[in-house]
Amino acid sequence: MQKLDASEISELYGFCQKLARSAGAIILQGSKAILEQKGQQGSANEKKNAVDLVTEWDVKVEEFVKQQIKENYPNFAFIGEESYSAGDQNPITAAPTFCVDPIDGTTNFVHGFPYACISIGVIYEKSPLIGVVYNPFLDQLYHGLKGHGSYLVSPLHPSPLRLPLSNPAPLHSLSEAQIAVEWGSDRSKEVMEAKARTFARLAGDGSSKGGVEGGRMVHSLRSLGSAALNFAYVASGGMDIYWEIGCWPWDVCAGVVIAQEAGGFVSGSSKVPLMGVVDEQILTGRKYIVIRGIADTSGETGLETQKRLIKEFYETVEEWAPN
Ligand code: LIP
Repeated sequence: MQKLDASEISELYGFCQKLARSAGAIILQGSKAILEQKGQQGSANEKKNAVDLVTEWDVKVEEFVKQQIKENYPNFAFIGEESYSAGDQNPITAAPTFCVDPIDGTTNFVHGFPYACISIGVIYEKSPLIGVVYNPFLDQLYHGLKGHGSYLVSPLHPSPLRLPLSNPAPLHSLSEAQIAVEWGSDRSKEVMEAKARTFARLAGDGSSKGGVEGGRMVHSLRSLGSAALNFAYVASGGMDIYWEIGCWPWDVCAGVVIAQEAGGFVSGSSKVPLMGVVDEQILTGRKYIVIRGIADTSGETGLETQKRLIKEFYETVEEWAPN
């Protein structure tokens, strides 16, 4: 297996950030073209179904990224959303691997909702090492390197701001949380009903007689349409928890590093032991949960609170097999 030393890792980290910005410029160009075409047919094509969208720009951005990687890191493996859809379904091997979603939040991109990004992760020794998530619409670059923290660079914060953006606050119970959930692209009856019951239990008032059974009445649920940015917002501290079934390694790989480096705890399905290590099983498991860093209290460490709240969360939601 190819070993990387500290200076190679640092160079690779810089390369990913530069690459994300260059790809972001193409995403903006694509958005302009799509908005100019609005009202006309054909800006997006369907993949699995009518809500699983891909545009020529997803493909263009991925081709650009792939080419840059080929020129600079010819020995690295590559896993990308559009290459995967086109049949190039590479497994995660021992080789250093780029794991890329060229446009995460394609539905937002198509609709002109400025919550979409490029997500570039690097997997090393089968676990996420580098994460770069760039939203070109807001010019917000989130980046993280395992063991070295994660940061936000934006027009408001031109010198990198360490994440989370403020000292982690306590989070005593699920009811205090703002939680990101997504509608996803599996709209089958079974999944929609399980989601509806889950969302009702998370949001509903279960305190009174005749209330929502098992209702946790969390502060709110948010569905913003990009897994990578959801991870980045959990890392920042603006979102407390993000949970989704059905997304893929390229949606989450970069976000995992950014969140973990900000003190977040990432895990997979309810069956996965709460170790806080994202291995191949979690990365490819298509069930993800992340909770932000939480301050210690007199009775409980932040880590104990994270684990307790994840357990409470899994007692509340229903799980299904990703399609
Ligand atoms: C999207 C995810 C989102 C999920 C969508 C989709 P895409 O990625 O980030 O969280 O709910 O179904 O997978 O397709 O925009 O790259």
